[in-house]
Amino acid sequence: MKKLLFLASALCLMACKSTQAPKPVGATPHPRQLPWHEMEYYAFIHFNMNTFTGMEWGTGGEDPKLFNPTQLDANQWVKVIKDAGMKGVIITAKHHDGFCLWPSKYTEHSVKNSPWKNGKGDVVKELSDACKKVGLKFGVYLSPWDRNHAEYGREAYVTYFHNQLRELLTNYGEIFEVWFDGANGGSGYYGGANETRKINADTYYQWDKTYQIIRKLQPKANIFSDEGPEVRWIGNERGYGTPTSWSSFTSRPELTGAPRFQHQAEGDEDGKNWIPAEADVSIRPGWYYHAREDHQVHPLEKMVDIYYCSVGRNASLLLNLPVDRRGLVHENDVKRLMELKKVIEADFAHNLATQATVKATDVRKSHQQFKAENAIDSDTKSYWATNEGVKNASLEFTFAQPTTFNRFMAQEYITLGQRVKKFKLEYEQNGQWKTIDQQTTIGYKRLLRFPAVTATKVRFTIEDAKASPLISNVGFYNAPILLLTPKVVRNKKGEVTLIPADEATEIYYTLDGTEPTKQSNRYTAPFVVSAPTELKVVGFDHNTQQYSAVATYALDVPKTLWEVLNISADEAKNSYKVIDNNPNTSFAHKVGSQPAVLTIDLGELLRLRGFTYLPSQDRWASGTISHYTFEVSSDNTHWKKVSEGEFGNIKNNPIEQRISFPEEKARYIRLTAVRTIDNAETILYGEIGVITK
Ligand code: FUL
Repeated sequence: MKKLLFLASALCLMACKSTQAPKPVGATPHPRQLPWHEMEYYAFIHFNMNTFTGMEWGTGGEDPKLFNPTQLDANQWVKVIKDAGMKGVIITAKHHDGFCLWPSKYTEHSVKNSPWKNGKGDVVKELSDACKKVGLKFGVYLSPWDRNHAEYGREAYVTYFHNQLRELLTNYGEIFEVWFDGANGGSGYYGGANETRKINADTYYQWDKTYQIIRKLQPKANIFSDEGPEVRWIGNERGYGTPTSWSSFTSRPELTGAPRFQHQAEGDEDGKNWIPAEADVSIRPGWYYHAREDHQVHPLEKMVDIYYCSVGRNASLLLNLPVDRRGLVHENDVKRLMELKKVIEADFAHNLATQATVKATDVRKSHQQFKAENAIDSDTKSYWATNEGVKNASLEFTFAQPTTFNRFMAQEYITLGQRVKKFKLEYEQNGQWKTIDQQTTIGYKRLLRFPAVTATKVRFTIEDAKASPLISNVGFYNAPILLLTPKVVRNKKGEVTLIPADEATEIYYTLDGTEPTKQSNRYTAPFVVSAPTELKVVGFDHNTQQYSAVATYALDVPKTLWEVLNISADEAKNSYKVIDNNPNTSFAHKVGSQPAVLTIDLGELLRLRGFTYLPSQDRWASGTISHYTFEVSSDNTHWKKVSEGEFGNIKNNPIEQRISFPEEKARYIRLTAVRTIDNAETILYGEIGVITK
């Protein structure tokens, strides 16, 4: 009897609760997406054939024998990933060049024909096993585009692609994400045909069938592609989300270029499906390991910025670690990852909101279940909710004493849909409310940074929402100040200027490759660097005795005597921008149907070992060179071609390209744009340089 009574009252309670409970609004996450949201930060690993050829996009004709890591240790990767605070890892099981990191039974183009472990190795297995041991989630990147396969473009390849997918989803345990890259450059080796093959990416791979395979073999896996179905691309490879970010999304294949990228980043307020954004970025300029980028691991402050602009903008952060030729995550990358971990931990060490009392202007009817305190209990399952239809309401926080903070965090209870359209953060000063920040969306997580505020009363107001807002967590934090690395500017004449982040920062530098400390050269005035040199710079705050992260720059010969030749009088006014050492200026060279050639006089004979091409850094620039030839001459009459090829992945990742060739003595250089990313008639150059050391 007692039992029955208990059951009846429990049922009544559930029923009463459910009548008051908010209803879902718009698109809502599938249960497989909720654990994905909670991961927030996980690793990408780009490691396979390109690691050994120095390419970003292999052609597909590479010899499997080139793949030969000397000390591959997947346990080191997962240790680093776990220590860094990441929750999982996705590996490039097969990139565009078609080389497979597992011994697929459907191709010879794999580890089984490499010298590594005498062809008996399986990188996918080693990594998935290592993940299981430490409790990291595991995912796979399988490139649909395959520049190696002879049948690519025909039906037989699609069967091959599906078979490979089955292998990866059957033999390596649970998969949390399957990553399908949208890139396709057309040309490739294709079993020796060496030609360009065009496919319709919407229909060729038979996505319905592909997804069925995944659903059947790995029902918990989230599928990533440019536009979902579960996870969408954020529209850039820099790791940055936009302040407005909806997880609801309607695919709009008709959009191209900048509007498409913006749509991918922002999503749709009334999007039909729940397809949250994932921000992918590499810790270095390239996705693959290149020793030449050892000094170009992104500065700590940039990594921190990326974190706030991805995780803090309702996206997940997929951070790439380019495993090196040894088969290890490089020391420099490990160092930066741990520095980032320390900053994130320190920034969010104490949620000051838990020390405050909180009052809401509106609480969903007569039940404790939706009380304001739910927003500060650190539980994502409980939430504060307003009454049906109340879309404008505040939480007011009162601290026992004046409290200083410079970070704000908010989370919506997304199980029932993303709702908030506009919110504001204020503090009280002398009886007046002052705005700290005003923003649009929140979603799974929103983080705000602002100059420190000291206050006893703080107000978080939802100003507008799609339906009554459901706020699961709110936080205020007082993050330590991060000392910024000084900026380095070098002009055409080779003169170097170091700029401190603020007046309190002293700058120290070295020119001999050693780590700078306050015992090194103290910067007081610009100085000239006239030969190839490695410059290392650090900031030091005398008051706090704190160092910034060290920045390293590979400086080559100055461009003092350089001149752009054979250019119209009109364009000559701007052509200096391609040799002014300023990455932020670009030169637009209108060529129409003429060959797109740029000739530079270096003013003296130099021993050249390579060249650099920085595409325009304008957002979504047109006219970026994708295929080139590079020639040198000592008299501007007789030319020798020293390099030609493709700048792989330059469209999505427009970083400086560094191309080496056997040493040549020359005074003139000539870069020809054989093809651009968008068949433009105006070629856009950020900067051209030479490598002499
Ligand atoms: C791009 C690819 O083309 C790059 O090589 C890299 O894999 C990046 C993550 O996605 O679209």
